[in-house]
Amino acid sequence: VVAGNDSSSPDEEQISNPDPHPATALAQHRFWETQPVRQFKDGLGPSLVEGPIEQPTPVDAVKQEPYNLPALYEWTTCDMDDDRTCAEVCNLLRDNYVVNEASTFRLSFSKEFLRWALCPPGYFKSWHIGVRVKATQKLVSFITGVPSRIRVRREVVRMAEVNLLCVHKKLRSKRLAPVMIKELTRRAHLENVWQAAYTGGLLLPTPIATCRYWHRSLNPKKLVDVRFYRLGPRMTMSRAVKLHRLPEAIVTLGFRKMELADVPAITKLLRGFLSQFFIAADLDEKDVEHWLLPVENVVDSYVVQKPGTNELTDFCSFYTLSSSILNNQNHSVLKAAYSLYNVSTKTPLHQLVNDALIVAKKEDHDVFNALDIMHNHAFLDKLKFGPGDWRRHYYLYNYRIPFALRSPALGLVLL
Ligand code: MYA
Repeated sequence: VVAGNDSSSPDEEQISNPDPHPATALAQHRFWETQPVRQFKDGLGPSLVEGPIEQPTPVDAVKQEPYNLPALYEWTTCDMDDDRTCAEVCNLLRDNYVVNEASTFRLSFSKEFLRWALCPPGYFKSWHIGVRVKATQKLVSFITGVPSRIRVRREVVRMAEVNLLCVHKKLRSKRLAPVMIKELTRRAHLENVWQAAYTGGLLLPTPIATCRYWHRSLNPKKLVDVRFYRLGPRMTMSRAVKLHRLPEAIVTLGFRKMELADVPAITKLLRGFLSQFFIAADLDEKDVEHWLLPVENVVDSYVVQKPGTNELTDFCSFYTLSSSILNNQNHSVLKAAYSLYNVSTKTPLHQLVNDALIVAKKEDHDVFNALDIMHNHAFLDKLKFGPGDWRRHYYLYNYRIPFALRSPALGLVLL
């Protein structure tokens, strides 16, 4: 499928030069070296072809049986509609998923969040894959994909967005992760999907771009208490509180929560906005309804409606994801908002996002996070976001981009 326009070609602004991941600095990757991804040794340059690395095979030639697991384990498909299964997944992730470097926070998912993240339009139950211990039926590993369309330059490609890869702490370093990935790949192939997008903190062959999280403190006292951040040498708590104080009321006239009837107008706004990025989500009305229509404590979206008209001029959105705070006597949960898509045509972007900060604060979020992708760099400093330690590498599976992109070339938020 061909879509988009010439403005999606990469220019100086979008390409990072030189290669940010020189081959000499990098470790061996026994698994990833066998996969259709751009290898570190390939380097960069116009001699490499952009696009799929391997061609698809006919679907009936795809391996029909699951990959072998060690004898004590078996595959399971996790039905997220089933409350018990969904709770098992929440518990596995609560105890074993991503921690920060200092092991003070671990991402924690609610059932509602998982259903939103894993059941978008056209999702495949078979892509919600678990591994159980045969004898006890305990869930010990998990990986998921959801179908999406992602435009790369002018090509709209059907992909799997892969996320939530998790192996129980006691089963680490036993090469189970590659089996999980291969099994998901097989099941994607069975649905005639041959490409994937994923992100992670780990440097693997080879990121298409590397971004950074920025954090805007909404509740500085708690963030200092739980050591989310430290006060600088010349900063006192009362100065930090004052610095991060937000107005009580929203500034933008016509700013209101998104409703179902807004879906067509927002889809149009968003598609126009996303067409300028080298790589971006290709969202239709069904996707917008699923990903952006507000769900309490999961996703929030606001529009600006021009007073006295039906016209929607601007749009902002964020999702909510908490972390468990490990080993702190006073606090157990850190509630974070993560910037999703923000489109401004009339309201200045920083004012729009400032209003999002105000509503996020009112909903008891402690911090507002944003990646330095899309046009986010235009509001980060102004709105007192600070750069975090977390890097996030963006990857494509079986699709080569023969240069490294700068983060503002990304019009794609992966959860
Ligand atoms: S990112 C979130 C990842 N999850 C966590 O960080 C949670 C906590 N950690 C764990 O649960 C485990 O440490 C995991 C690894 C499960 C991560 N992405 O089994 P092993 C490679 C890709 O001995 P373990 C997210 O969910 C590693 O480089 N590969 O390791 C996106 C090595 O290969 P190589 C990873 O520590 C996931 C091999 O696995 C990752 O016990 C996207 C070691 O295996 C990682 N995050 O378990 C997945 N971590 O030797 C790819 C380790 O070559 C999707 N490895 O270096 C690809 C597209 C598939 C669909 C295609 C469709 C067409």
